[in-house]
Amino acid sequence: MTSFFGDITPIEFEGEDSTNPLAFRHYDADEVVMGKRMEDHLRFAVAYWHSFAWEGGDPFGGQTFIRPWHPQDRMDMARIKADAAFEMFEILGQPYFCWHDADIRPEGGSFAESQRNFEEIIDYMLGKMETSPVKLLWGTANMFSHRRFMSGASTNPDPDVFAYAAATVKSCMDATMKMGGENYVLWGGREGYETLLNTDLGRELDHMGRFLNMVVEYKHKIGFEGAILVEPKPQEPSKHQYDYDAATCIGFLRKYGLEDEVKLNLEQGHAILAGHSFEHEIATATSEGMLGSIDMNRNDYQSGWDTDQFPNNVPEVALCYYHILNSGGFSTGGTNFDAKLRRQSLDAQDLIAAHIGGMDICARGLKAAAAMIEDGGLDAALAERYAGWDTAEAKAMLDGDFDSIFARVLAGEINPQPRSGRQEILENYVNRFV
Ligand code: XUL
Ligand code: CO
Repeated sequence: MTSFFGDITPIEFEGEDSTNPLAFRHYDADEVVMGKRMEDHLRFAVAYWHSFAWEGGDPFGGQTFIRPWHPQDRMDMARIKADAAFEMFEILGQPYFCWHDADIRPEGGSFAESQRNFEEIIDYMLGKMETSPVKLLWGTANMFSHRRFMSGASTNPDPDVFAYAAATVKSCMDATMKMGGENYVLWGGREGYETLLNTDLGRELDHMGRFLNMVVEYKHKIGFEGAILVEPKPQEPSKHQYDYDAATCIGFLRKYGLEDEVKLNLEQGHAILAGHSFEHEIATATSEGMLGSIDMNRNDYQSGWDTDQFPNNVPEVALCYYHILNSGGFSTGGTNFDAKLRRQSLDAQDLIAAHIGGMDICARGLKAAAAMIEDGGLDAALAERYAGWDTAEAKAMLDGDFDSIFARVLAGEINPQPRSGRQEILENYVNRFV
């Protein structure tokens, strides 16, 4: 057993006055918020890829992290990596983790060899899960790193790649189910295009729709009870990705008859790339009953690319949880830290501190959101703003037609009187809680 984290002991909740950098100041798993333990609301997950597989590279330079499990192309190293991951899970005490196949096993020389490596490491992790309370929030397939996927997975012009992708997803769904995973996620980093000059867009969308239907058919065939989730992102790595944002994905799911079978895994950084706020994406999904889970991170607002940083903005996070709590909270989903260290943060301790910070920020956001809901100020303001629609005349109008409405307006019965939207008052209200 490695001891990558040295003498770091399990992180305790010490309260707001603590100055210990390795303690929770706000996240108390057992604290009850709106009738539920904080741990059960937030359902934190560690992302295996950023924390253990990413080596610190960026577009201008390679590896900065030197870890005991490097190089990552051998099975013995994959086991050492899993040892370190489970050591961190014990230190953080977060209830879940998430993986891609490619994070946890080395690539083999053939599909069969990769599959053997994958099954072996899944069994190795299952052995660890027998004595660890950590569970799998979701599994997913990495169908964007290897060069075979450079022109897409299910949207690839080459049917052989579609087949390879289907075999890969089947294998990952089997493993997710074997581990008791609560969701299965599909993020299509290369499901899109670099140029329309070589792309049959309509055909690619049809193939992606059929592929996702095959995922759902397979879910029912094997009796997987978790949720199938797609993760919107507008671009990066592809110039344009078909799963652009929540609204685009919802339209896509409806077109291919999947609206009752598939929900969304929304990520803060992806919302920003799409020109939205995370709050907007969450509200869009909850208004359609399609929120599955979230990837909680932040993007750098200056750099304009997907920096996947740990969250550190309470007001932003609070409004996200406000919409999540208002829609009834997570069911199978949770808060996955799809976030990575900065490439200069070399130490094991940095990895722990990053997660502590993220968990504390989310706890503050959750508590602020719960306080706003309990106070009821935003709900009351909303009810007042739309009160006109509670009248019998307004309701009848929606069942009427243009002619009957025209007659009322012409008769002078209707004479709109503009009213303040009270935005600043509402913003000041939110600031009382965050
Ligand atoms: C990429 C991203 C992925 C997905 C899983 O931006 O968010 O890590 O969450 O493939
Ligand atoms: Co993500």
